[in-house]
Amino acid sequence: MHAEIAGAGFAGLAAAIALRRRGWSVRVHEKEAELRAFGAGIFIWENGQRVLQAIGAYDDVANGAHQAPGYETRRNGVNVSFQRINGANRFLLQTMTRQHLYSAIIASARREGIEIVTSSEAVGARPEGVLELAGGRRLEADLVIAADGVRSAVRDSLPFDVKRHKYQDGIVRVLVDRAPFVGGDWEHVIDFWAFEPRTLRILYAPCEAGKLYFAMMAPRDDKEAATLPINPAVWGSVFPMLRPAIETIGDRGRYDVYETTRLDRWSAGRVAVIGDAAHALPPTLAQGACLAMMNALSLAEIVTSGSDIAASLQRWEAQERPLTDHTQARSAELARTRALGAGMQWDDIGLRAALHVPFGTRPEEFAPARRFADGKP
Ligand code: FAD
Ligand code: 5PR
Repeated sequence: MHAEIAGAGFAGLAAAIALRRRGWSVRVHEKEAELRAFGAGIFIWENGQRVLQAIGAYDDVANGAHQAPGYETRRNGVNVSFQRINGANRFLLQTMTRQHLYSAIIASARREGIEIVTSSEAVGARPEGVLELAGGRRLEADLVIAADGVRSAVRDSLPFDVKRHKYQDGIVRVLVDRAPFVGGDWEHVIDFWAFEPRTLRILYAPCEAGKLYFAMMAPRDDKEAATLPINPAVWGSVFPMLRPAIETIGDRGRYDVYETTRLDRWSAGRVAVIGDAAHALPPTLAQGACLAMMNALSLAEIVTSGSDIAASLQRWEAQERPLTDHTQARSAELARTRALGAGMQWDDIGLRAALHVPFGTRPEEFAPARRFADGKP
């Protein structure tokens, strides 16, 4: 059995590795000339970690990724919520740069001998099992996977009903040097909110190798704060304790707005749509990449066990979609209530995806690395 995959992001590579490990031949097409990850840092919850283990990338990720002993929320400098994580409880969370995660997944793909063709742009697909490339090449396959991200060209070549929503507020993401912030509470993930003298937020997350991830959020109509390059005087005055890092940002950082995408169905014949192409969601629960990789793994498991690909893809959607829809709806609701200061939702509703044991993983083999910077359980 052979699969052609459009997009070498987290979804496409997870699918490629999972299929390869189940005996498929696979080829991945990446539009960019180089394989690299954009967008600063990323959070990987337990569900994502389990998938990483199932695709042979967990050890490289855990080797370096930060495991915070706690997750704090502070409002105007006052600690309003503290959640112990990564200890004896079930809230496993690793934080890292996107490049760290991506390198680990690429390394696993290389070990599997997977062919990744760069500068190879997909433009469409046919339900009978054809991937179409820019320049007119048509590649036949038993399974075609559209993993080409939120603006998926492969998805848009097929008659899916796509519903999109763009949010008002955007976010600046940047990596800074962690040297000034070591030990004690600085090992935590900290969600800093300020309402006085103005509404601003910095989500602070230590990463591997002395790097620190800042996700900086401002209302869009705050012209002084919500612009690039970020204004160090404005941000530094609201978050004086973070000033040593804020002052090093300069013209770095990347601005994005949140987007939600919903499809009427996730497949057409032998073509499956996965990851952000199928179900982009705001990052409020930090589940986009985790869901993308989970659904990629279950796709591989289900198409391998069934005989009819199109029917297997429908079974896959029926099985996975409820949790994805739930997580997308929750993330969207949290994004809408942002102005109220909504952060993580620490209950079975907010953490449903994080606590889910992904289909296609072997729970008995998952031995999470529990390392704490503060040495306490
Ligand atoms: P992408 O990562 O977009 O990959 C798509 C790939 O396809 C890219 O390599 C692209 O170059 C390639 N491509 C595009 N078009 C074509 C084409 N026509 N032909 C060939 N190749 C093509 N998720 C989490 O789990 N945890 C987090 O903490 C988190 N934080 C986030 C913070 C922000 C601000 C945002 C915006 C998102 C966050 N996410 C997070 C979500 C996560 O980034 C996405 O869900 C994830 O990247 C989706 O992976 P993907 O492979 O589907 O798409
Ligand atoms: N979690 C993460 C994140 O990057 C953001 C949010 C929550 C990991 C913003 O980027 O609340 O918007 C959020």
